[in-house]
Amino acid sequence: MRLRFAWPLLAALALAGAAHAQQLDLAGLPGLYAKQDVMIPMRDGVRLHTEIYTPRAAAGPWPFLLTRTPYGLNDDAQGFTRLFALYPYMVRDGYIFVFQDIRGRYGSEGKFVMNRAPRPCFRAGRCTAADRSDPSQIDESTDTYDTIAWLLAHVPHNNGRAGELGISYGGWLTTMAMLDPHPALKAVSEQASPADQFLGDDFHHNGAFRLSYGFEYAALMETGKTNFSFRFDRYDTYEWYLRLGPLANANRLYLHGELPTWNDFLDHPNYDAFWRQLAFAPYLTHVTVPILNVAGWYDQEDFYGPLEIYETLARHDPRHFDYLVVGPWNHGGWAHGPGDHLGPVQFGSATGEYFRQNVQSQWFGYWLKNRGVLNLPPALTFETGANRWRRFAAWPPRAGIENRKLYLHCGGRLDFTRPSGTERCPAQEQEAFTKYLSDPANPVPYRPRPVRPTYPGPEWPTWLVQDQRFVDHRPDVATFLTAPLDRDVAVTGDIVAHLVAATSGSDSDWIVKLIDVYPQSYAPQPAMSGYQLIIADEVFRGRFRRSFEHPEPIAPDRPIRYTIDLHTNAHDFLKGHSIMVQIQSTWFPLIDRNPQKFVPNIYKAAADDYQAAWQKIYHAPEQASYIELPVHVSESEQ
Ligand code: PG9
Repeated sequence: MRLRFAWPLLAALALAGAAHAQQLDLAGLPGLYAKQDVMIPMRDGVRLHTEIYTPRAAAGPWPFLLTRTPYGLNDDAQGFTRLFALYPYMVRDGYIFVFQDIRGRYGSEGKFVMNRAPRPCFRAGRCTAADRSDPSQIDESTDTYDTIAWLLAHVPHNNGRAGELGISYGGWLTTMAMLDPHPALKAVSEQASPADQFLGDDFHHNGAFRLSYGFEYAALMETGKTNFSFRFDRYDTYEWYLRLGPLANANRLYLHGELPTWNDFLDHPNYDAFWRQLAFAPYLTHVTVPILNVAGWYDQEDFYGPLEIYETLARHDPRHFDYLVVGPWNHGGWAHGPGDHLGPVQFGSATGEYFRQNVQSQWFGYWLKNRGVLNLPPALTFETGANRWRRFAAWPPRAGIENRKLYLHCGGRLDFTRPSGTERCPAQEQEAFTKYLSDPANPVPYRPRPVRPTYPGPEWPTWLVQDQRFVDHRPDVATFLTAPLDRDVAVTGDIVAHLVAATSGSDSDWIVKLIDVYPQSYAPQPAMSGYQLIIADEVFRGRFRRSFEHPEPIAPDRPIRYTIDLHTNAHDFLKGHSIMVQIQSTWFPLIDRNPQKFVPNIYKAAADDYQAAWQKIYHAPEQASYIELPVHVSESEQ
């Protein structure tokens, strides 16, 4: 059976689902589960479309397992939701599965609001009994609460416990549910939940706008009640976005002010109260229920979120309910397919299968069904390169880790010694910096053209593992490379780029990519010879270097220090591989073009605000640029 899910999250299941449908035998589900289709009333009278599947077996009682989604339930010909394909092992374990359309989407009543903010009492610091009984105060947390209350009262054979899980938007809904949970909610798993849409997830990174994702996702969700893919009139969206010109043209030519989220982007260019009230950090002040946070190293949408949620909750976790799993997956990649590779990158074992069988089903079995002991460490991470799972008491681990500085040098060299100022470089590169011209009229593509639309892909889900050789020759990409390594360099923890950089403009983006370069002759997989695989990456918008709330122009031609969080990682750069750093100032159309001239609101910039700028990356003794790597130091080296 070919499974067809709604965009965006489950697109990949259309391909991967077939194998799992056989394994799971979706066609056999009606023999195992009885379905009920209901409209569940919320405290304000809005009714949410919900499908409930109860095991036919006499054994029981059963816990509820709740999945809430904005993307539709996608019933098959037998009227069973295809979302079952996500949970092959738990289907066999036996739960009362509950799938629900959220407010305003598909079969549910009410108004959809993108990432609806937690209700005002949360913002005030505390929700009282009066707040809880006020029918006018609703959010995704109250909708989950009301759903669980209704299920307990109306569905027989339940054991009084509920769990919730979901990926991405579903992960965000799950995190919302745990803010003020129903007492029967006993375990959750947020998977790739965004945590802050200005600093690190789908819509912005460090304040830089994720143009293609922001535009296409707003159109997907807010054109109607069901998913909609924007109809580009160019095959290559790189070309389409470039021809669009300044961002203000999107409303003038296409959207006509009709998409609330797009209008929010325009009206809130800085980290103001609007974005702050949507960010999770202030609300995650205690761990209300056991939570399994799940992330993928190659998540093209929400890697920041689950790590941020895990780390924020870890500060308030006396009962040790906060768990983390990170595997070698793209967005939602743990939910389908074997997970033994991503694109051409091999992981040596079926990591997705391992997660579903040994982690996810064990997690819910333990908390909801009293099944066995929980054989999970607080942090379980997959180390790429070495290709093995590792167990830690907390993430990032500190023992045996030493922060080492990998310095940029003239002549495109990269090594662990600080620049001395006496190095021999080709005459034209004797200077203290490497420079390039960044031109918004000819931005660096973030993946090989043609850049087909985000949805339905197929390149979007794997662009982070695409070979970076397609840009490393460009004159506006500065490349620095180590010699082949004479031993493994195992990186475990937080990676930070420290740049000293100058621009001839008055605003600038700095994009840093840390890359594993495979040996030029790679016997295990000859087609991967010389491959340039991104390990960590990030963009920083220079105007926000002092404050995300109050951007400032950059003084032209003055070297300035930038600290750019490249996030956490677990990767072995193996002996014989090299480490590369690429620095550039455009990444299009993933990130909108910085005009490179300071304007108060980039979303309202005019065409003639966009200008080319000379960019300088410094590597002088007193102005050294480097990447700080948490290197695992072996016993003999300590
Ligand atoms: N990354 C998607 C999303 C989540 C939340 C808000 C906006 C986008 C998703 O896959 O659901």
